[in-house]
Amino acid sequence: MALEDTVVIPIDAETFQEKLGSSDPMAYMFLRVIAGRYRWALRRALDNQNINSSKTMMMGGMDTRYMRVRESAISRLRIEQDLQEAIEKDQFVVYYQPIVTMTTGVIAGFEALLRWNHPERGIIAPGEFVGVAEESGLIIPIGSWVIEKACEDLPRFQDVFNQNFLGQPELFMSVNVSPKQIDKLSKLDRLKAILDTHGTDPGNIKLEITEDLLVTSPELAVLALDKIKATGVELALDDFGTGYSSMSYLHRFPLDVLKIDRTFINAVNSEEKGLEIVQGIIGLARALRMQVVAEGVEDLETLNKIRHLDCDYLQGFFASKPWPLEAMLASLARHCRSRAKALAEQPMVG
Ligand code: G
Ligand code: MN
Repeated sequence: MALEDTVVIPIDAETFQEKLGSSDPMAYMFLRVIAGRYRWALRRALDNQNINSSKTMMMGGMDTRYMRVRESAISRLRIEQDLQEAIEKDQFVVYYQPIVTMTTGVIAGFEALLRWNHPERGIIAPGEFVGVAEESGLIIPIGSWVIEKACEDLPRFQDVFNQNFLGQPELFMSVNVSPKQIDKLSKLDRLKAILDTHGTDPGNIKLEITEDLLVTSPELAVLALDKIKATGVELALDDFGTGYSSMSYLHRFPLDVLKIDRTFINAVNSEEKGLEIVQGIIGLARALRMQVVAEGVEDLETLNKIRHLDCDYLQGFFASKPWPLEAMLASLARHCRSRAKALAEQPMVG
């Protein structure tokens, strides 16, 4: 990885220790932290691949599999460093995607979606960096920032909406939270502090959690989620059907909304029993008194198939892609005008 011609001088552990011992204490601490971080990232990568490092080294030296793992550990560290810098340099942005009421076609709320506006690579979706953010703990400051930003922007959406639909339920804002964040948010009134700062009505906020939170440690999850619910926000179960949550204990969690993963929604076109399965999931949600969102509705054909099911909301490219704040506000204004007009022209009966 050297950028220039380099001479490698081997230093044995003893000499290294000796040099370290006599170095500036600050530089010593610095090196220890960096070395510790590297070992940690390498260990994690090896664990993930089920490779025992010392054994691999002894048997065949640095074999290619080990090298690959080492590369990936270094790349993780680099992403972590870049993420740290991204926080400092304000490189994160929130995109918004509407969630639409099935029966009226009117926007009911938005989902806030994190994006990283990378200086060289442009907009990056969370799939590429959330794993590293979670492992390194950076998800805590990043996640809090997303909630803050969503709370700050919600009144702007509500103002536009209320110009046409005053008296209707207020627009809500849905925010994704990772399992690590849940624990933090449930403590020290962290969430309440954020909501208070922005004067946000907790009833208009939905936190989206995933099934792995419920599966990994259900008892702790119930406690944490109960505390979070006590602030007045709602909880949505995201990507339902892709995790391993057992239907038999879903009722234990204080969940208000179930979001059916897009793989099930897309399957209504490609699988023979696709529609029945979606219907079954909706039946389950109803039995648990949860509202239902169909995720990933991409075309009219899909919408026409699911619109007669008992589903509250739809989300997906068919309604709108996620857009940055200003673009989404403009789109919301156009949407509100045209929906208000269409609804006014519709006869009340028949
Ligand atoms: O896990 P979660 O449901 O929060 O993921 C939302 C992601 O899905 C966002 O990154 C968003 O861009 C993407 N998305 C939203 N609507 C659609 C859609 O209709 N089709 C597909 N393929 N992806 C979508
Ligand atoms: Mn989501």
